[in-house]
Amino acid sequence: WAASAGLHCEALSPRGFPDRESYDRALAERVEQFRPGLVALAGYMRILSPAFVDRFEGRMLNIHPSLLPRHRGLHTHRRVLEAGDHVHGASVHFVTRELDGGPLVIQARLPVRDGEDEKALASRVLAQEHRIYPLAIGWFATGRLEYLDGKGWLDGRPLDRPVVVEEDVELPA
Ligand code: NHR
Repeated sequence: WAASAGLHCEALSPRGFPDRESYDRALAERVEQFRPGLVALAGYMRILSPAFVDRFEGRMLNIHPSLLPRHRGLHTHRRVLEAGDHVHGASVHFVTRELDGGPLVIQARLPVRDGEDEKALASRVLAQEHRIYPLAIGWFATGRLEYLDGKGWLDGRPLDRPVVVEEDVELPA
């Protein structure tokens, strides 16, 4: 898909690296070759070591399928159903050493429907991820979103709380 979109694509398998630190070092070196303004994690399922995170501090975003700080980590949809939550969603945040704990940028909220299963919920959340992640990346790319003093800033104002959008409501500019 990347090649057909004219994008460079490369895969680095963690197999053959003795530990997380050595893999992350190799990955960071590959990523640095591109002098990226932004690193956007998308379905990246390995915990990043402090050394990796520190190299890209303030220029790395993640999208996580829950309303953080609720349900950090894996299997969020199942945990939402088990907890009986009535609202769920997705969050874009800056990546810090703290897993799923970095400053929040934007969240999409959606109501959990009666009798909805994990698969149906996951697909509705994914649709919201596809709305808010490009929006946040666009803000960063145009300089509207910044990371300063360990905080996110949008249009020169600190993001004391994330921008919140609802499932069936048009996105902000
Ligand atoms: N790394 C750091 N330092 N900070 C974050 O905020 C990170 C991160 C790496 C990935 C994505 C995150 C998610 O949004 C992410 C955020 C994987 C795990 C995990 O437990 C947790 C959170 C996320 C991704 N990974 C296990 C591991 O040992 C392996 C999971 C598996 O078996 O597939 O790496 O969900």
